[in-house]
Formats: sequence, structure tokens, C-alpha cells
Amino acid sequence: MSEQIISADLVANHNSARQPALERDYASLGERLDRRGIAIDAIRDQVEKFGVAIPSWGVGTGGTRFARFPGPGEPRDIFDKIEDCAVISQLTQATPTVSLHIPWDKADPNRLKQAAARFGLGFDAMNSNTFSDAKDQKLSYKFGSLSHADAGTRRQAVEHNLECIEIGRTLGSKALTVWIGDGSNFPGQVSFAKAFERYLDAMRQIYAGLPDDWRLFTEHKMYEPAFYSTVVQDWGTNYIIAKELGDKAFCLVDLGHHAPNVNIEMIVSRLIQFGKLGGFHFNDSKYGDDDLDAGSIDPYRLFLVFNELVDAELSGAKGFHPAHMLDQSHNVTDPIESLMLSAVEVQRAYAQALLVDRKALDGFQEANDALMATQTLKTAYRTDVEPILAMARLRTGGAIDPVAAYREAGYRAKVAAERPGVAGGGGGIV
Ligand SMILES: [Mn+2]
Repeated sequence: MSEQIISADLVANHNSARQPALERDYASLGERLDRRGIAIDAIRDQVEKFGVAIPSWGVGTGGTRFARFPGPGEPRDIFDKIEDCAVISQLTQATPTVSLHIPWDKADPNRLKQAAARFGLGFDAMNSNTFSDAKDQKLSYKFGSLSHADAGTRRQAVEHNLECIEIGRTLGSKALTVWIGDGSNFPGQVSFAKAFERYLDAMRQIYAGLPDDWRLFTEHKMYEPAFYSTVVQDWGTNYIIAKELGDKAFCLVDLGHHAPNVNIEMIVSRLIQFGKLGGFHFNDSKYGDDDLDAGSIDPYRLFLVFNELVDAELSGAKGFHPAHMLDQSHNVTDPIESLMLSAVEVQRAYAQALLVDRKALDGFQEANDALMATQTLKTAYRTDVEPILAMARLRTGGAIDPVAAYREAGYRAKVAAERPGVAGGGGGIV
């Protein structure tokens, strides 16, 4: 049995006070779903198996390029971050893994492995960083990394990615995610073609160092930090990269990395159809790469993305096993609370998508019945699946209301006393 940071008695008391009402709500929803030919327990079983990774950088307070306002009890190092992730996992039972960022989380890999194993946590994809300069780094990434004009700088960036793979091998990770900030701020500053060719050449060297059972995820982003052009700017370029590199290369979709109003669920469908969807960075946005909490701005879009994912899952799409991860920046909330609710929102969209009557939807599509087709999706989306999610948490040892249990436990006040304040200053959206 793995160690639990929040007292098991506290969680048990929290749950026993809420369980009778939950059981009534679950039975009532079960009866309504039964009328639609859906077995509630089967949906609950699938929700119990669903997990989303926590990014190590998400448990610290984020910031913007204007300022960062640190909260109390912020993690001081990766070991504190793993403890915060363990709290999220314990109370939600939805986040079994942590995704590390190198060099931010650099430490003895064996110590890292032990620290995570203590709480029953595993490691998701490794994330490299060639978008900022590490301390004592020889060559600067100010003008790019994997696409830099200078061969030595490109080599340094390749070696950093190979080091991330090495660390990940010890940790039991099975994927590397590469996002670069390379691009330009002025028309004419770089040759689009030359920069992309240099990038592909560097990525081929990283791909060559990938173990056979690993996957390589490349993440596109339309703009920022470069404001005129970005080397890996959209899903089209990303698809070309994955095709050029080979069978172990896939596209990663960060929901915030598109122009406003782009039909992301359709991009998801295209990548699935051609076997190149690697995974997600879930978050939400209003204007740009806002890194807001998943489902906080446009929960219907999150559902529509999951509608495509569930459709692929049920139709047995070849090689389909996307990695799910949150990638958010929490500027005004307690990051642990935001991450718990975000994980639950991702689960919620998954559960709602499982309720879509796919046979009926297909019939309406074939008959050009636009109104009934869209209503079929709405019927699933409008269903309040909270009793399913709460029941899944109760059965797996989590809390019926994770935020309430977290506040009852007084975890933030406890770590605030143990962890000295972190100085404010630099920004931190990535
Ligand atoms: Mn991302």
C-alpha cells in the first residue's frame, strides 16, 4: 500500500458524510441512463481506468511576463512537487503519473523514482527545454535551438534531448515531448525553409536515440515566444514532422496552441485518421495560450474533443493510445485545487462522450438530419455525470469532493509552515 499524505481517517469521514446522498444520486442517474440503454456501472468502470498526467511545473504558482505572485507553501524542489502531485492523486484517483521537465526537475533519477514510488506514482512523458537558457549553459537559445543557424547550438540542443531520454529510461518513462520556442520576430529574419530543414535534421538525431518502446511527441504552437513566425506553428507542420521522422513519432495537441475559433476537434479527427495523434496537453483559453484550467472557459469544446477520442477508441483505431496530460498555469488559485478540478473536468468530458448514442448519430448523419445529429451530442453533453465521477472516486479510495477534503485537511497551511516562501519575480507561462 502506498503512503498517503492526507489522513485516511479524514477522507473516510469526509466520504461517509456524503455517501448516502451520492448513492441516491447515482441510483437516480442509473435509472435515467438505463432508459437510454446505458449501463451506468460500465461507464463508471471506464472512468475509474482513465488517468491524466500532472505536469510537475503545474503545482507551483504560474505567472505572466508581467509578474508572478507566489502562493504560500510553494514546492521548493521536485521532491516537494511530487508530494503535491501525490495529494492530487490521492484525492482524485485520476492522476496516476507525473510529467517532468528537464532541467527544472533535474535530480538523481533513482531518488526521483523512489520518491514517486512511495506514493504509487509513475512518470509520464519527459519534457525537454531548449526555449530558455539553463544556468551555466555554453551556447544561448536566444535565436533558436534545434533550428539555430549555428551547428554547435543545434548539437547542444540535440544532446539535451538525448539526456532527457536517458533520465527517462531510469524513471520508466516511455515518451519524450519536444516543444521549441524557435521562430522569428521580423519578416526576413530567418529563412522558413532553411530553419525547418535544420529542425528536421536535428529531430532525426533525437529520433535515432529513442528506445524502441518509446514515442516521440512534437508539440505545435502558433506563436509566442516568437511573434512573427514559429518553426512548428500548426498541426500541418507537425504532421509533416511525424511523417518524416517515422513510426515512433506523433503529434501532440495542446488545446491553447491554436488561433481563436480553430476547430480543434477536427484536427484531432484528422490526426487519428492518419495514425499520428500522440496525445494532449489539456487546458483552456479565451484569447491565446492562456493556460487556464481545463473546462473553465469552453467545456463543450472539451467534450467535442473527447467525442472524437471515444469514437476512435470504440472503433478500434489502429495504434490509438493517446497520452493525456494537463498543461496549465495557475496564477490566482491554489494550484493543487485547480489541478484536481481540471483532472475531474477531463474525466467528465470523457464520461459524457461515452454516453453519445453513436448508432443513432451515424443514422442521423447518413440521413442528413443535422438537427437530430447535433441533438444527439447535446443529449450526452447535458447529462450531469457528477455521480459517476464521485462514485468512481469513492470506490478507488479518493474523496467524493476532492477540494472540500483538501481544505478540511489543511494541507496548504501545513506546507506553508514547512516550506519557506519562494521569491517572486520572473514569469512562467510555457
Ligand atoms: Mn503544452
